Amino acid sequence: MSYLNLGEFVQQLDAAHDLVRITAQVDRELEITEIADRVMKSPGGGKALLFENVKGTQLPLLINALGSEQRMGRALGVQSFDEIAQRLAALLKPAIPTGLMNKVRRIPQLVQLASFAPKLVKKAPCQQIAWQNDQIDLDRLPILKCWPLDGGRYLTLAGVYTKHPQTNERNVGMYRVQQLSTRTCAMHWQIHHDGAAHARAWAATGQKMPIALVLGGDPALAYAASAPLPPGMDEILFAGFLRNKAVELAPCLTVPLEVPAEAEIVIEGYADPTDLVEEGPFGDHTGYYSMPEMYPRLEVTAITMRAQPIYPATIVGLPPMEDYYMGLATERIFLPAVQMFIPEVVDYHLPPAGVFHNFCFVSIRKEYPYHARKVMHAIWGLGQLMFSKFIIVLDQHVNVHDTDEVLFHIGANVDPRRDTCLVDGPVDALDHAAPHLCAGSKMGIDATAKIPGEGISRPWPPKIQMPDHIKSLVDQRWPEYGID
Ligand SMILES: Cc1cc2nc3c(=O)[nH]c(=O)nc-3n(C[C@H](O)[C@H](O)[C@H](O)COP(=O)(O)O)c2cc1C
Ligand SMILES: [Mn+2]
Repeated sequence: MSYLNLGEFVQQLDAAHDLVRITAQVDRELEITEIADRVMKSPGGGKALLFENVKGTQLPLLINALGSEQRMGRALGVQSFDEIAQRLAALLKPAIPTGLMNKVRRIPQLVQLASFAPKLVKKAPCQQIAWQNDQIDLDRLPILKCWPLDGGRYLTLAGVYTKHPQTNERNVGMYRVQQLSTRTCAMHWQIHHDGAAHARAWAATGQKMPIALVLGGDPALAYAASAPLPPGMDEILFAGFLRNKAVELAPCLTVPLEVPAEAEIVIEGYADPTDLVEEGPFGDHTGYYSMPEMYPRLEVTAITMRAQPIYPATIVGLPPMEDYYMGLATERIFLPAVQMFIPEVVDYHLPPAGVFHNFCFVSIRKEYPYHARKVMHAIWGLGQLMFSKFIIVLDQHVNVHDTDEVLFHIGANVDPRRDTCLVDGPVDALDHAAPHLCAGSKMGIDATAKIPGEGISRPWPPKIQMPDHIKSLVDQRWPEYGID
């Protein structure tokens, strides 16, 4: 299942009565945020919103399009994220095919993967309109000022397209972009992310870095830009895998980059990665403002768009917001990848109150002393899970999606001195509680039942459980008791 473009997705949401069109005139400064925040915090995440009359611009603004489990699934063409997880697991399966038949069986899978590689096309609907030179004017886009203390207006749902100057590998990251003037922006790729690595590589060449900011296209593209792929893995190939169909790319007009031909709006430009400007403050997904830091300035060289573009946006703030559902998709889709590196992991969950990086609940099949600690350290070494500030390790029977059950086992099974460990390391760039920017401490909590070798001097008591035969007896006889 794939969508040709964002307009097609909007039509589908409309047909499913999962979108509200708002014709009343609204202000892009704060008013849209307050409306969207109320909707995003309604049970299940509310409906998608299409603001058709945004004061001061001609373009409609789409928000909360991915802001429910069902809509995020619909965007990726699945009922359940597990369907994608299973497809990914089949690809990752390291089983080197032995025997000719197994080899042959694997061929279609690999051929299929090759068919997901992006295709270059000439016709680019995203270039039906092109503003260059004096026509460039970011004020004509409905870019939001989200929160009162924000340093300005921000693009919030753009894919940032860059290439590595030596390897030519593409990266697409979802990084917010601050509008500084009618034709300049500030970038915000955090130090640990691939866009920042590209910027460091460009800085070493002394050349300006070409950048394209892409809004719209199949919603799988926006999701792929947010997904924690390993450096060097092409987000556009991943989007092709997600939608089961290659993404069509077209060359930009003023920068040597390719962008999805079916995008709504593309902002092209160059940044001197050593010419830094103050970016921020910005009301962030941590529920706090992230304070100003220095980031490269983007000089816009062209703005291209469809004849009738839709401007996609989101807001972040106190959870839960739309981005929670993007994160949930990632959590489910990448479970097999986590299990490939840490096979004893049964399940994991990043609860919404933890804004992705503050809490990681993980259940394991425990087999030896200090096994929980091995898992903590493996998670702190695994991609963006390295940011997990508190890792809570639980036995396999614990449902990590039930926070009360997790709290129960922390309370019941943990001796705080014996069962916690503190480490120093890199922390999320947005963690304002850390003593230094991007550097601080993290805590592991071993909430599993302890076994010999883990510092216990008394036998661990059995957990209370009723045998099945008594349970079924009571099930059977329940009406007899006359309780309900
Ligand atoms: C709505 C939203 C906004 C985000 N904003 C930023 C941002 O401003 N800077 C950043 O470095 N990461 C941001 N992220 C997280 C990155 O998109 C995410 O970590 C992604 O995996 C980075 O891709 P990369 O590994 O190619 O760098 C944001 C994610 C979402 C969903
Ligand atoms: Mn990447």
